Amino acid sequence: MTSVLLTGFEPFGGERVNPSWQAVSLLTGRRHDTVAVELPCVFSRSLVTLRDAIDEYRPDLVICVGQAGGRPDVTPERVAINLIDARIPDNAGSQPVDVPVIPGGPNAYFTTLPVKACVTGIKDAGLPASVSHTAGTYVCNQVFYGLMHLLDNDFPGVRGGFVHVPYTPEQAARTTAPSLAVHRAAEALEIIVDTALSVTEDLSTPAGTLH
Ligand code: PCA
Repeated sequence: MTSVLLTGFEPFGGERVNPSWQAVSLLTGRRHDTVAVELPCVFSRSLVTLRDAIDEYRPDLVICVGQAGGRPDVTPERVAINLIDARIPDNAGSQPVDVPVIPGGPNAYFTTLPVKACVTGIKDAGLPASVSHTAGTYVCNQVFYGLMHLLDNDFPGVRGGFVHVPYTPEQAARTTAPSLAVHRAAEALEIIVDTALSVTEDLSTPAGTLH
């Protein structure tokens, strides 16, 4: 049977929850072809945990998920860059600035998820989504880049990518930021899983941005 590894992150930056882990847990709890692993928001440990999970589960598809507080919609990421520039310390107190994720690695990797088909499917279900062209320069981009590097080198044929989800309403209540309920984020993730398992060639509709 096809197997799907989904990862979410532990809370970081003073938050008590991380909607990425909440949504991933909800989805994997009801789908038997999926497993969930929680990644530490720690530069020195996130990729070790991810590699161990891939070695253990040998998935056909890997989707890593993170929180993007302030974004209004679910955003499948298109590009991972070989750069860490941490705006805040990670959960171990480390704040690397201007270092590569993988020394000597290519400058960037593209996702191998059909991100446009995913966004279309999510929007058709009445949920907000758009293609993102930057996963930032913090732990999420590190995990996305590290995932694509690992799959490219050691697991050819395994598809993978990264998705950011907004704050939950509970988190957003303390700010003016937009939010999405965890069960709706989980629905969007399920559409991404199903689309990635069924669509081999992405749509060619425009999904770019002007700036
Ligand atoms: N979001 C952060 C790291 C962990 C998470 O959930 C990011 O976007 O880099």
